[in-house]
Amino acid sequence: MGKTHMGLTLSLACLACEKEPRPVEPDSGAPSFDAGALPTVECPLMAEATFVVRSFELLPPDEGLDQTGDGKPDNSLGFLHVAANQGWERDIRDGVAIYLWDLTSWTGTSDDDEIGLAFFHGVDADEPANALNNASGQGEFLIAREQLDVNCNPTTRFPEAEVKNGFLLARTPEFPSVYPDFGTVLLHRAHVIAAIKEDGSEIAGRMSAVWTACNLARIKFPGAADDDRSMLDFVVAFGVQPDIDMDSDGLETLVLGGSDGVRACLDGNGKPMDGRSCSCDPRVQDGYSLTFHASLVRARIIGFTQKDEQD
Ligand SMILES: [Ca+2]
Ligand SMILES: [Ca+2]
Ligand SMILES: [Ca+2]
Repeated sequence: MGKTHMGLTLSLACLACEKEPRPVEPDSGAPSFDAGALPTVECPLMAEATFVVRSFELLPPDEGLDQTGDGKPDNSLGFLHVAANQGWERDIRDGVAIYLWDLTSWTGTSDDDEIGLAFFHGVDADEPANALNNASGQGEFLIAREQLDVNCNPTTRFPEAEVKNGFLLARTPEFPSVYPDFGTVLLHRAHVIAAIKEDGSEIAGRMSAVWTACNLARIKFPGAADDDRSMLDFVVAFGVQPDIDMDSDGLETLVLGGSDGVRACLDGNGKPMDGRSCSCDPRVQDGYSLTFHASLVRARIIGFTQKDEQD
């Protein structure tokens, strides 16, 4: 990254120089600039009605939203709820995990099919950070500029969102989701159904998504010390197989090689694939459903995090 920036800066500098490097003269006709500066996009802060997550829980496996259209809950990773929720509860309480939902073009609880819903990972704006007021309804937060693309749109947003009968409804095919312990996880087929309190001060509801087997295979199992077992190995060892058929060829099956974790896969049509990396073969697209419950209160995004000039 640093090298690319430096190369770009040097080549830009040489557009204005002749054979030997010279200082750029402001009146030479060439635009003057600071040769040490990096190109940036200056986006205005466009947060409107912001809410901060005050609780976030994976639901138990028998509760969840329907992903498959059969009217039954889908939440195959729900068996992890006890272990996962302890971590989230701690991280939210300590201000490590600050999840912000921002509604744009939102006029309240009346029906509106043209609202925007964006997600940010926030940083406490208090100096020093004070997690105690985060969920007070008056919490103030900063976001990193990197969470906006070059068109100044949030990188994580639901392209379809509406308010209907007091509920916030939203869906997106892909949802890059930040988890403090894992980094960014790309979830698929995310949808939100959440009730908005009549005075607009709180939101509470469910978010469902699909976590692909390949993505789980890339994450090291948090409890694994020296071996290379992944989250996928752990999930399959519990007898839990993918339950969402993402490529419409039937459900794929992951086969354990003893205690070594996944060592073979069966495609939806039953065709076998060998090897540890089979869960990331392009023919293996299926994933695991999961449904969260989230409750949120009003908050404000008041600015961007300041980048260290020396970075
Ligand atoms: Ca705070
Ligand atoms: Ca499939
Ligand atoms: Ca397949």
